Amino acid sequence: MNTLRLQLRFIIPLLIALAITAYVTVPLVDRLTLRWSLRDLDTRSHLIASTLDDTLVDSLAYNDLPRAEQSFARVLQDERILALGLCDRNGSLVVHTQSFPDEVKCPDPADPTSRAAHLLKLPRGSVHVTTTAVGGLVPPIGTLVLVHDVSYAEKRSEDTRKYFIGLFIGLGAMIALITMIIAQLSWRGWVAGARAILRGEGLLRPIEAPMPELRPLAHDMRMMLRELDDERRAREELSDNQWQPQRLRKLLHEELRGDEVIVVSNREPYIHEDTPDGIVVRRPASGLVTAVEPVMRACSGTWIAHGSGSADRKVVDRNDCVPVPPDKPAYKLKRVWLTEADEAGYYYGFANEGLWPLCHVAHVRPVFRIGDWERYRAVNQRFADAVVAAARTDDPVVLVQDYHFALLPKMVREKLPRATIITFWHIPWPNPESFGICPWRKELLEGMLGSTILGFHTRYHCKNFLETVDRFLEARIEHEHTTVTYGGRDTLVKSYPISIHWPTAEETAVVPPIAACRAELRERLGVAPEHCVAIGVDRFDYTKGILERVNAVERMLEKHPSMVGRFSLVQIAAPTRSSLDEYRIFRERLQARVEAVNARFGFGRYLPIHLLSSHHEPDTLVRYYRGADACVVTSLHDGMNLVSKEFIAARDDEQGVLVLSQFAGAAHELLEALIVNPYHVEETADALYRALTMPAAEQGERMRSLRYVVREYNVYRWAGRMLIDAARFRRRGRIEQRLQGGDRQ
Ligand code: ADQ
Repeated sequence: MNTLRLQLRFIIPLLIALAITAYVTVPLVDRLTLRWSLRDLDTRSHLIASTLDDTLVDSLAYNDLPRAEQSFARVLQDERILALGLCDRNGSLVVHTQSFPDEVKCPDPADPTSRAAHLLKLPRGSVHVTTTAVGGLVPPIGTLVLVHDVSYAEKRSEDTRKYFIGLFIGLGAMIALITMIIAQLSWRGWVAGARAILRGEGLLRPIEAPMPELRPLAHDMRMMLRELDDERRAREELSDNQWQPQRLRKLLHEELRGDEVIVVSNREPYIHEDTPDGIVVRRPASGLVTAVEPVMRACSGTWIAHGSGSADRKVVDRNDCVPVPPDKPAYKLKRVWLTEADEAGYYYGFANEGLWPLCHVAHVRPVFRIGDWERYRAVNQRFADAVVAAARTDDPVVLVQDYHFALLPKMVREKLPRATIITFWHIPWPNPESFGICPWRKELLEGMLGSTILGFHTRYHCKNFLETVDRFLEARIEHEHTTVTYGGRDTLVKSYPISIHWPTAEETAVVPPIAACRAELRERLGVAPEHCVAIGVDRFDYTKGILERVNAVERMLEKHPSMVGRFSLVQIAAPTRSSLDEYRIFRERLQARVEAVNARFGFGRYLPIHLLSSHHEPDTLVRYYRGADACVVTSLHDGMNLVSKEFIAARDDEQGVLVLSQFAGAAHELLEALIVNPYHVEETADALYRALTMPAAEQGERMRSLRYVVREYNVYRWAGRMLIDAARFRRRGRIEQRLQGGDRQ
């Protein structure tokens, strides 16, 4: 009974609506059909008139009316033409066929409107009358009057009307039938189930006894609605430009639903060292650690790294883990132990004598030794095993850091096929020709393509990577979506420009004021308060362009002698990879160059260049950044370069100038810096001079804009973008899995 009522409630209004539509539409269609038919008749009349024109002109001119009569008889064979008549110039009918109706008159020569085509209702039916001037002269010498029988047009219109009415009735019947079928099914539970899903009830509590065949569908619909909701929220997250640790934490909870996060890197974020005063904890000078540490603080996962400190073994538990940061533990650091031989082959050998110069265009030849390669592979396997052992689930999110672990993604994938592996390559990726010199290029690429997402700092590095894959592997590359399909798996290759943690108001509040930092720095250098100071902060690496910087300082002093005695560069350089010849030689060369410039331009206590070859704590670096007039970054090639961003973040006075190499990834974002080619000593020297003499207003304008970019595009956004993409991949994977499961059922 309910079903019947439902049907009637739906069908009756529907039928009324259909009837109204038919009532309005049918006469409209009727009129249109008639109009088309009459237009058709007009065209035919003009055609006949032009065919008869010569004959009719002669008939009238020579008064040969029988000739006109004969032509009329021929034309009359067309059954749609009822009658023809010829009028002279005075409007008198001079010749006509027998059928010519009395009611049809010649047009009045004085009334042009009487020439118009028109319909005429006669007792035996309607006719259509057209008139055409004969001879094409003005005024015409005669008029041909054609009378068409329009009964056939009326018939056509009648037929159309019938068809339309039939169509509407048929449509009504069909809709009514479908409604009845659906209503019948609904009685058995179909619609009830579907409605519950659409209302979202199924998301909160189980649908009450749905049809068994509907259960998989209901589940998939529920999940898909949830996926859509997640996608929407993810988009909202991205469009919001306030990225803070708590937002990242929220994102991890909502998007990854508390999924497990494991970081793998060579360098550990905290190093425990033995000292005469006991064990101390040090933070390494590393861009990678600077960037990833805040992410781990936000998501409380496990960080797996090489335990390199002399006291590292003393502080770990029996699983080689130690909670960090030491003052406020937020996540677990799991240490992997390497022998000296491991370090020599994997770290110093293949990673730093092979891959580092291979990826940086700094004109240092890469060295490839088979022994190093084997060590590299073995250590990658050891770290991969550590990831698998640390994983509590079969689908953790694994963040693989840098060129030390190119093989690890594939190794983890083999053991944990459902893991989401995000590999971030912190250094540049060279073009295929440069990369092609590596004897194990194919293995490296295959290892990296074990990743779900492969991130680089810039689109240019991504493009180079895709071209390299294209050159050396049989892979399918979708350039539009920047994905590589290899061995049946997809890898998204995307740029995620890394950044830094933007200091909070509380952190800024405890930093000494700018004036104090300036005074402290000049006092330390033993120079006057108005002395100009530029700062350089790097690891002691040949890619950082420190030699080129020293050359530029020398050239600037040559070109601007007024700066001698009034300017100094403070170069802070943390020792790094000191056991490698290349680094040792570089350091010696640099020291010699600095001594030469100081000998040439220094006097008394004045030194143009202060080389501080030691590690400095982050707080100390901030005081240097705040005390300087300019920061000089002259990398010959750099993935991003975080020093440039740290300098900007430290300058809440909106003063200070950044001189930045065009070969650093940061140059793509920090457009208001003075961008230089460090190989061009004149250009770099000029930029340095310009930085030191730039008016405060221009400094303010540039610095405000730079600060906006670094604040908005901070490290949380970097991580957030990658994790959002990872979450999307995981959702897609789950849907695919469900659908495959559904197919099998
Ligand atoms: P790095 O080559 O290490 O990083 P960079 O990005 O400049 O280069 O980061 C260096 C970090 O070490 C900065 O945080 C800096 O403050 C710190 N640092 C440098 N010298 C120091 C010193 N003497 N004492 C203390 N700290 C010091 C790699 C890539 C970069 C990329 C980062 C992040 O080579 O291109 O930007 O990873 O992805």
